[in-house]
Amino acid sequence: MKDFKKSTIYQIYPKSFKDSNGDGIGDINGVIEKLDYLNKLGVDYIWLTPFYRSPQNDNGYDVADYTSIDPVFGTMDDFERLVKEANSRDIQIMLDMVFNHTSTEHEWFQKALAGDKEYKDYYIFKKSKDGEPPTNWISKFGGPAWEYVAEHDEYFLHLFDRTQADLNWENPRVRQEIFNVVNFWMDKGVKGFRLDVINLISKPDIYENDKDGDGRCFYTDGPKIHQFLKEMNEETFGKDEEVLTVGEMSSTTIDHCIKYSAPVEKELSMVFSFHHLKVDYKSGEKWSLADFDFRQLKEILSSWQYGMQEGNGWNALFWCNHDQPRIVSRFGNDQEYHNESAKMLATAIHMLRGTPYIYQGEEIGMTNPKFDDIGQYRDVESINYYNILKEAGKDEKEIIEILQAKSRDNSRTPMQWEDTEHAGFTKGTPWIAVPDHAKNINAEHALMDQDSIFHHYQKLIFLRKKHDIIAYGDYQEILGDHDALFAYIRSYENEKLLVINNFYAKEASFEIPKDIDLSEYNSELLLSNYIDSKELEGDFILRPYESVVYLLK
Ligand code: TEU
Ligand code: CA
Repeated sequence: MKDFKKSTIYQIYPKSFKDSNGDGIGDINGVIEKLDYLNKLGVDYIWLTPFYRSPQNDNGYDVADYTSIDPVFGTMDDFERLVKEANSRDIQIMLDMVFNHTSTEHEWFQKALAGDKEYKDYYIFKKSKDGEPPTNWISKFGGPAWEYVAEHDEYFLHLFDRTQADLNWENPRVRQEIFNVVNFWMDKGVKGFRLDVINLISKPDIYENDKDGDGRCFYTDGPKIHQFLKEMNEETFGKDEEVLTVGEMSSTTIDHCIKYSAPVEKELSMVFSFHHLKVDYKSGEKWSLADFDFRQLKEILSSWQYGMQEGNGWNALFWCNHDQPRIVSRFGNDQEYHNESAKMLATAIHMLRGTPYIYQGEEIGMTNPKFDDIGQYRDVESINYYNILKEAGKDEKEIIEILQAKSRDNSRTPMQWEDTEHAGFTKGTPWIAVPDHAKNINAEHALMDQDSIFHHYQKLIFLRKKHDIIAYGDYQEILGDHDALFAYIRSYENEKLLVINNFYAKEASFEIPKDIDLSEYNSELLLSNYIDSKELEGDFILRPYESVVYLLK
């Protein structure tokens, strides 16, 4: 059985990973082709984003059937082969479960639309209020969160796209259907679940207008959320202690996340939170341009480290996923210090207390594609906001600059395998363009170069297995006021791990904290991103983006 604290999880966005049949869309057989690559990297689990039957309005997060595979991705036989092939390399499968909503093409919703009362109660239908939608809530993808259905003279709730109808978790039949889905996949040998926006499933008893916001205060970490998760745990994954679960928690709090992930609560194994990825929003607004606020980033990471440690909760550690821009283009430097900054960011996040996640392409330092034409974008959210910003009178050039920095398509371009046409992703025409820089940034080059970002990630994964302190050590921030270094100490038994990261393209000085007497320890340089980093002897200067990890024992 895998120890999830010593494990590393690799996220695959199947649509953009590897196309095996030339239709331009990645698929399950493509994933199987690349298992040896993943095995070489050393990951323990692969998390696959949704490949279930879906109209693909939100790239599979609009599920039309939870237990069948969309033909574009393959067949159930392909999936069963994937489980077998992965397991034979000691890799487990984690699936992405979207239970806050279904596609409006789901059979349940279709029956609801046709007027079947039983199925209408699977969703959240409400009467209009004084000719207006039931509340003033706003969809996460822009526009009202309610869609009008003329046949019933009612609205249904959709926190995301209008083709993603929110499920009514108050209805015990809905919960039972969902538990059946989880058990179905567990029976197929699935050993992990990532639960999409799971902290939004519990809606309030009374639906009212939000005076100061978009409505999220009513349903985020909602009234029955812990009860629902405990019930799901008991009815499904709680029955198999080998199953690992991670909840995607939108706009959540540390206190709730402790409850979600502390073992005594019997809810989930760990949580994703996103506050550290909002430090480049101008006044809280994603669709804006701003430099990242380094001090705020440190404060957020540290407060989550301390908070979760004190409450015995567990963080999922990550910079990247299919909704976020590429980290090296965001908090790093994708030009002159591409290699150094990508490695520094990797070390900074992997050495924290929690379980690290790597998003496909991160391990080779893939960067934002910088699409300069709206026609190159595919993501529903990006296209909606393009239109919203246009209507608000922003000029085209400025909108494109915002999309280049913020669009979810930044991370959805095809995985760059080789220096060949379409980066070896497909023999056909890719569904979204491959950026030009694929010639230089690709897995083929990375595997040949011992000094590559890939090999740095490989070391991080290996070190986590080798040193208990990385998995189990306590966290303590040092140099909290430093304006360039993010540094911390992990402590376990008689050892200390000293992790120092320079987040800028200039030199930065490091002073040994007063309470550490170096003469009491033997120190060993475990990892760095410069070939000639020094052993620890005292205070020293870090070079641009330099990152070092010392084990003191
Ligand atoms: O994302 C949830 C979510 O709220 C975001 O990360 C969202 O994409 C972002 O805030 C938009 O600015 C999850 C999935 O990861 C995402 O791909 C889906 O679109 C979304 O749920 C709906 O299922
Ligand atoms: Ca394909």
